[in-house]
Amino acid sequence: MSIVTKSIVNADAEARYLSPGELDRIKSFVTSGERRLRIAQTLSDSRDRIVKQAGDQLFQKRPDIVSPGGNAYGQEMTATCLRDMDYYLRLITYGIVSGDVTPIEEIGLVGAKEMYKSLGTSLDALAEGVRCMKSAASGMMTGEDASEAGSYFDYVIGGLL
Ligand SMILES: CCC1=C(C)/C(=C/C2=NC(=C\c3[nH]c(/C=C4\NC(=O)[C@H](C)[C@H]4CC)c(C)c3CCC(=O)O)/C(CCC(=O)O)=C2C)NC1=O
Repeated sequence: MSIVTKSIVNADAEARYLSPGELDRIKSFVTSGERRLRIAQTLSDSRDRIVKQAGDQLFQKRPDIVSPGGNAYGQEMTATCLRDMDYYLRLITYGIVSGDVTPIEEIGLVGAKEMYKSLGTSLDALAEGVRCMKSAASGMMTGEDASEAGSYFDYVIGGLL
């Protein structure tokens, strides 16, 4: 839920006008809108390149996961691994557009650790993959945009570790 909807739900529950604090937070959400949409657009447009670059980097750093016996070994499993990276990148764009990490949390992090443990997927390696996407994405935008985007990548990394 965006800050706008959330503030209205909260205010209406108490049948009151939006408070100065709520209006301030909505103002900063609105004024940062153009930047957040630009970042989400860049990530969406460059998703294939970001996932490919990050995947290459991850498999170089962690050859064990794509070696025989590794969780992402074999064409199909490697593709599933890259798919998961693309999933997290997509969720990051949702977070950036809404200015809120809730969609990332609800769609991609609740229960994720348990699920990956049951699959035998290394959370460290997955987090490293997200870190590699962060660095690939950073190279595609201005420092200021990269730093805003970076906080959402960091949120995913923190939620997986
Ligand atoms: C949008 C929310 C969402 C997420 C996050 C998601 C993740 C997800 N990843 C899965 C599997 C998997 N995930 C990976 C990923 C990796 N293995 C590694 O060693 C690397 C560290 C990593 C890639 C970076 C692999 C290899 C599998 C298949 C494992 C298996 O079938 O044994 C599965 C099991 C079912 C399937 O194969 O599709 C789920 C549900 N599904 C969702 O709907």
